[in-house]
Amino acid sequence: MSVLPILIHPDPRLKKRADEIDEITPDLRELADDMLATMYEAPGIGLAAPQVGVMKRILVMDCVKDDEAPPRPMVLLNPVVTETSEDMNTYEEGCLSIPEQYADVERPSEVTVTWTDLDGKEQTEHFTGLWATCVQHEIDHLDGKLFIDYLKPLKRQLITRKMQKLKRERARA
Ligand code: K2U
Ligand code: ZN
Repeated sequence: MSVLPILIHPDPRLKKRADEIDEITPDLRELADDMLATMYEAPGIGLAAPQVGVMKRILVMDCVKDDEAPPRPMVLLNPVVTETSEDMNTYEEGCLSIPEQYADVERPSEVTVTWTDLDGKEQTEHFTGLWATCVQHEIDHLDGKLFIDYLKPLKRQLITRKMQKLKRERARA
């Protein structure tokens, strides 16, 4: 298991649609393990493969926040949202590819998602609360969409300029 470097916005790979997964290989299982290790180390509650530069439709998440409760690492291959609630929820979102920037994003408060698990079995689950927000945030990553794309252009430009400055500083370090 290795912790992988997380791409920082702006990066063309974060704006592209990731490719469907058509075969579950040992390499894919290793990628899922590495993505979970990377997510926990960040720390985060979700991570999508394009964020580590891999253009495949795989995401991981574990939104269990109570340290007393057992973790619930999830690996979703080719996830598809099949139902969304009328009811909306606003959450102050962040993103591991846009560090230290937070903004309110409104999304459906409940979603049903179907995906393939690492055993090749089709799964369907109804997500609510933070899980619903997180899975929508991660599926957006697979479609090249970032939470800042929901913001007004000025706010988005402000954040993008801050990230360009951060990347220049990191390059000099
Ligand atoms: O995809 C990512 O960049 C990880 C995101 C996932 C996420 C963003 C907004 C709302 C829910 C999930 C986060 O950076 S993980 C960090 C985090 C931790 C606790 C609560 C919200 C975000
Ligand atoms: Zn993100």
